Amino acid sequence: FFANVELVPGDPILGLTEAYNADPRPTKVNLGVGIYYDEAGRIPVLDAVREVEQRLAAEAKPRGYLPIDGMPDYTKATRELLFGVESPLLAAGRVATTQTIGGSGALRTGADLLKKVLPHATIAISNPSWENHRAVFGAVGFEVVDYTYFDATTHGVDFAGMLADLRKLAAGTVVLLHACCHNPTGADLTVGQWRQVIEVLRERDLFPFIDIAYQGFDQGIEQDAVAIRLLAESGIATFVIASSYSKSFSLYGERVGALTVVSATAEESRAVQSQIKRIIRANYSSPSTHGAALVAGVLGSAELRARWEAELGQMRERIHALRAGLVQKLADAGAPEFAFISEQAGMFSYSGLSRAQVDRLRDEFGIYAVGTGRICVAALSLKNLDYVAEAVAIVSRG
Ligand code: PLP
Ligand code: TYF
Repeated sequence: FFANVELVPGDPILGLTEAYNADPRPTKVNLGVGIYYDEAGRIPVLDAVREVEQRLAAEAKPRGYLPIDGMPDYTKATRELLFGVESPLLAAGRVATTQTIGGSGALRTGADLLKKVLPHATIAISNPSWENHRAVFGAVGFEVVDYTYFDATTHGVDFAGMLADLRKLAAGTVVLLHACCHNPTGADLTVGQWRQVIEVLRERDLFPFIDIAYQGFDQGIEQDAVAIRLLAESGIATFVIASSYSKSFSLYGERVGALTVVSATAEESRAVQSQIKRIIRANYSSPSTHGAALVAGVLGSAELRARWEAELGQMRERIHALRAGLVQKLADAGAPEFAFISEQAGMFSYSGLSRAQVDRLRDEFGIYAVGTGRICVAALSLKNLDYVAEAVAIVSRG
């Protein structure tokens, strides 16, 4: 039966880690995958999370099934983190949140929902975007198109190009937007630009789908949610959010995400939620308990929440320091043209390195970056900064 099954290529980003692991050079550096590492090169276990984990272990509660749409404390805390506790949309019962298998599961469940509601819609994603966006929406059967986003000459957003492309989309097109810390470029919209984008979405009757996988990694929890806050007050009645705690709680493997849907009325919201539950029932029945219990435990305690915010703040500040440090060391090594790295936000930077230069970094220095030139700044450390800067300066000269 399987004789004609084709072998498909693996994920290029996750494949880099395999190549990195197999590399015997002690100086090797993995700037490929989007994971935050601490100064010791480890994925941190946050204190606030450890505290809840110890409590849970001591309690040793029975492991029943969660409701299909997840743990109520988790979904409530998630809504509040995205919209702010005081949001009138929450009070109006127009916001339904579902626990999902990571942010990826939220994207997929959201895509399945939209396929049911808007079966003939096209989805527009930024050029470039996280490759899984195309994969997920394509798998559900949507036609996926690009809108202009990155300007390789300024290393920032081509905002005029973006607005022009959004204006060309047919009414009812789903527009996927990265709320902050754009993956893969690190180029984000300003608050003023968000206002203009939202105005175009409203005018043209486009359907916003927000992906927020890095809340708190650029400016702060509230600031990084500005796109959601502005949408909430824009008068646009319906939109969707896929969110993830993988990075902000350093809980990658626990698969903690959420799908949040805003509907025009509370009644509509209940109908939408019933559809989401049906989608999940036919996929994996119900989500898992542990990661959600950790997040809900932290967010449900004023003391632990404060500790988490402080720890998230330290991760964010460390990324800022690494960006500044890399820019400085590159300038010292004779490559001042990389100053833009300090302007970019979040874990990633589109470095502008070509595929050939990325190949040289790997072959000659054991430094692994994505072929598009994306580097994960959060995988640098004060220990490898000099080495990486020297190597990047060398390959960018050649
Ligand atoms: N969306 C973006 C833009 C991402 O970079 C990621 C990366 O991990 C995700 C969604 C998915 O996150 P998760 O690991 O929680 O599935
Ligand atoms: O872009 C990244 O590196 C992260 C992690 O199939 C990731 O978002 C990468 C590829 C993938 C799943 C997660």
